[in-house]
Amino acid sequence: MGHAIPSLLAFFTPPSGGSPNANQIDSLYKITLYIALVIFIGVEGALLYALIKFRKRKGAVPAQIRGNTRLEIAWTTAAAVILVALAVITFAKLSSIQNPPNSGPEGDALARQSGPLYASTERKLPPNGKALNITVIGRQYVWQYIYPGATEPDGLGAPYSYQRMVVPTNTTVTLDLVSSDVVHAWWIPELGGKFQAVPGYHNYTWFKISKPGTYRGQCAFLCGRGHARMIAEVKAVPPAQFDAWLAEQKQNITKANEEAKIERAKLGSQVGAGQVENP
Ligand SMILES: [Cu+2]
Repeated sequence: MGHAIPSLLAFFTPPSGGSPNANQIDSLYKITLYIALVIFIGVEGALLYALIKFRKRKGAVPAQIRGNTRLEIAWTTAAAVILVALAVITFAKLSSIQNPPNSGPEGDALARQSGPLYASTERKLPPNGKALNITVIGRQYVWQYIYPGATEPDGLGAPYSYQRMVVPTNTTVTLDLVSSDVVHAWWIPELGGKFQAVPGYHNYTWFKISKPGTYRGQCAFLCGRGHARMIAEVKAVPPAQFDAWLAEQKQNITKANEEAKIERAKLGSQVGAGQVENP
């Protein structure tokens, strides 16, 4: 019974707890919700009171009231004050939702200074300019993640993964969202707001996870018949474990590429039934 109210509240509020931006969105939502609740109870209470107290009675003639200037000024002013207060609170919180903080001491080694190549007025960086940047590519119907560590100057050779993103804890992770086909939307509710991946554009968001765990979400923009299967997962592990995972992922990709190269060479040297000679 003691858990009934918090879990009911959680049902009506956005998920949070994974990242500071998600927590700020959640608290902003709750402030608005509480003000709305007070007004809702006040209005409905007054309505019920009036319905019961002044219900129809035999021979009774209702009071004929035409306007009340003081009352009208009061409720107009009160509504304006609430509106201004909500706007002020929203703008005060906006910067902590949009702007990422610095990484923690353990994560700092994994974060890198953002180069001029990625300079953008829309992309928000932590105060020290260092973040672990991951490119998120939306495609029908899977999310692909490109991690830092390109071996070639054009950005090729970087380790990548599909569907499950692995990240270090206590590290500010910035995301570059792009799409290779249609519009998709990246949304892991516990890690912050929803952002679209639009072909031809870059969108930016970030998160910083303090405790290890798995955070789930899925594509939030109808992108075709496989949309429902386009799930996403962010697995946060301690920085040392992330380093090991990334190295292993890189090794596996290199190995798979080498195996594919051998297979391709074999195919190329065969004169198969499907091959057309002298077309
Ligand atoms: Cu989709």
